[in-house]
Amino acid sequence: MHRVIGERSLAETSVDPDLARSLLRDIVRARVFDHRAVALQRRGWMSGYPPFEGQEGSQVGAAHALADDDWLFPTYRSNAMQLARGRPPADILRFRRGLSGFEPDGPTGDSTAENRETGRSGTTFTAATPIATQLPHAVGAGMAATHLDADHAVCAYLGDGATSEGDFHEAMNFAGVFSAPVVFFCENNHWAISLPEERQTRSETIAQKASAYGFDGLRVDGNDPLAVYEVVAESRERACAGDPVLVESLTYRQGAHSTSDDPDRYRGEVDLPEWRTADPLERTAAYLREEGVVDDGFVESTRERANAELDEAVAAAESTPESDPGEAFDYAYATLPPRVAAQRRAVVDRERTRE
Ligand SMILES: Cc1ncc(C[n+]2csc(CCOP(=O)(O)OP(=O)(O)O)c2C)c(N)n1
Repeated sequence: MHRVIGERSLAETSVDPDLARSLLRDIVRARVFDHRAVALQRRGWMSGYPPFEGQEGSQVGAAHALADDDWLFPTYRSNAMQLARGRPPADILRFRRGLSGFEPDGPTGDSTAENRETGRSGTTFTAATPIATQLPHAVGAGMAATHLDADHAVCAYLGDGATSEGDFHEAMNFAGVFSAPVVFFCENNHWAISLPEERQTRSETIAQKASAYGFDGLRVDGNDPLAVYEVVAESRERACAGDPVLVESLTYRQGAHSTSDDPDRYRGEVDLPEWRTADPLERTAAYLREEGVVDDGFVESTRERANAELDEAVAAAESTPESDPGEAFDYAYATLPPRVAAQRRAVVDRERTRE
């Protein structure tokens, strides 16, 4: 188990003070985003939202370990990772509202201009909602990078539940056989909706599943962003050299699976070690204060700025016009097959009669 907090001083890590402050700043930004998004959903602003509270340290640590031209394949849960990679918060809010103002960064995507806070960029694909479907796509993108002699890595994000899907195993197998430059970043947050990890798999760890495909699996304390940064940074180097890696980041979903879930129905006392359920924001802030790289006011002033950033993002998402319902059909085919064309007409007509 890889760890920094409680074991090493900052000077003994590969994280310099500027990066350490960026990690904490992005954790705070993510927390503020998550709280605001839940509040917006509660007043009907969007139909549903999957909170990630408790997973910010893991996601932000991983995001910062990627190079600017690496590609990220996220899911509905990994918004902290997307924000830390430079996706503007307004884009994520539009996506949650089903608005087409959302601009996925294409292969040449660059959100730097809008990303005043971090100045980071990179290609970040649209978040996948079907479980594990992003994984074969990510491996395909990695194989394409090898084919094109591009030297970027691909990070495929997944949850523990995704490891039970066929897509996971197919993607892992292809990554191994084709030496694809892929880091599988699995956040084991203990739950797949109501199913705890011990009922997800009989394997002792998720990391060990990598050995069946001929590459390494590593475990990291996911509530320690510095440790996650180190493990993912090393893994991406290995991936670029033709050795994919599966990283299992052990963290904890503090809240509900989504705003339509009530975890009290299935979650009693959980018997997990304290580090596993620790709050990454408080833990990282305490460590960095002790190390003398942030002062007492750092979290509060970052929170204020993040709130202002979100006010702007909400206003931008609110001023985005409603999507054209027909657009949902527009980008998969050059020419719509007749059955799909009929479905498109039916949807557009139905929406028109609603107006
Ligand atoms: C293919 C597919 N099957 C089922 C679902 C319903 N579903 C949504 S989230 C979820 C649990 C996923 O758990 P995990 O992979 O651990 O990710 P987490 O939600 O914890 O981030 C399921 C089964 C889905 N979205 N897609």
